[in-house]
Amino acid sequence: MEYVQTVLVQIAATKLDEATGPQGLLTALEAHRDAASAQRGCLGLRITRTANPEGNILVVAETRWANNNAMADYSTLKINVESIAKAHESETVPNSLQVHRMESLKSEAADAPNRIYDRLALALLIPIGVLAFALLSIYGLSRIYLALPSAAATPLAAGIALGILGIASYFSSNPSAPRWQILGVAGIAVATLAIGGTAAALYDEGNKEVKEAPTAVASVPASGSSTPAPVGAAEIDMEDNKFTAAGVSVSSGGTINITNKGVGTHNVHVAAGGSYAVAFCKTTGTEPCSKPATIPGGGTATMTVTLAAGTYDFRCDFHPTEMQGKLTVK
Ligand SMILES: [Cu+2]
Repeated sequence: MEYVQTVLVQIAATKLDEATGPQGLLTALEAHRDAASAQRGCLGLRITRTANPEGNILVVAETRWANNNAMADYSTLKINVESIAKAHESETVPNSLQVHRMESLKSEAADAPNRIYDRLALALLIPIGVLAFALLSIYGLSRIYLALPSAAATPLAAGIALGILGIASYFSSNPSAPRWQILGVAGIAVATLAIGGTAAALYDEGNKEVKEAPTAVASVPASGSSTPAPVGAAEIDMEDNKFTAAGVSVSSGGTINITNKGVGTHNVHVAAGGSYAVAFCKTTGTEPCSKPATIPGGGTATMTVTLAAGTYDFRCDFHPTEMQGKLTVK
């Protein structure tokens, strides 16, 4: 939207020479161009006059404004087109001065760059942006979901899906939603995905500690397993949401090799004191924990057991009801 102050004034036919002279109205208006353009919100000054006049000459001085306030402020200035015309009353036809404040129906000046922008956006920016957003969503969300226990990931996924549905239905029922709203939502989504994905990836990286070569080796095969583990190693294998064997035996001071044959994230957490003191074990905590404390699908881990002889419960913290076992320390 553009605002235009239009000042119309007629110069008497006999006064044209005076009006174009060094002290004349037309010269003064021309000299005012820079001062008007320097005003806040001014988009320009255009001065036109009747071509090939017979008799009085009509002069039209238009100042164009970006908004109504800027145009109103200009009208109150001590020196503006109107006051200049009044100061040259002797050159003008009496009562010919008219001042109109108008708004344009469609802003041509503002449209021109937009048309180019829209064409470019449709051809290039939108497909590239959608592709980048899709890749970022897949990567960011998968990192976030994998880093969370399934009890939290499922409600989060449902919440995100509902959120997307809500936002999509808002924009489809408000086709004239302003561009800043669309850009704002997109910006928040991209920032959340980028920050969440990076944080989740860093969290995973932190749990991926360098595996030591297995040194101390327990000699008792996993009990309750139909196929005994190779002699010289205690092993816990897990698939998605179950331990392959119901129990494992190890000598005190021995190391258990843990293999995640599933796709999901699991771990092994031993209830050293008879019950689980924390919901999620840490390799730095007091309760024996697989190292790393989060084993991604296909990953391996170790756990060195220094507990006193006895039988202990262990579980996967991500699936505590489905994945439980017994650890026998000898
Ligand atoms: Cu698990």
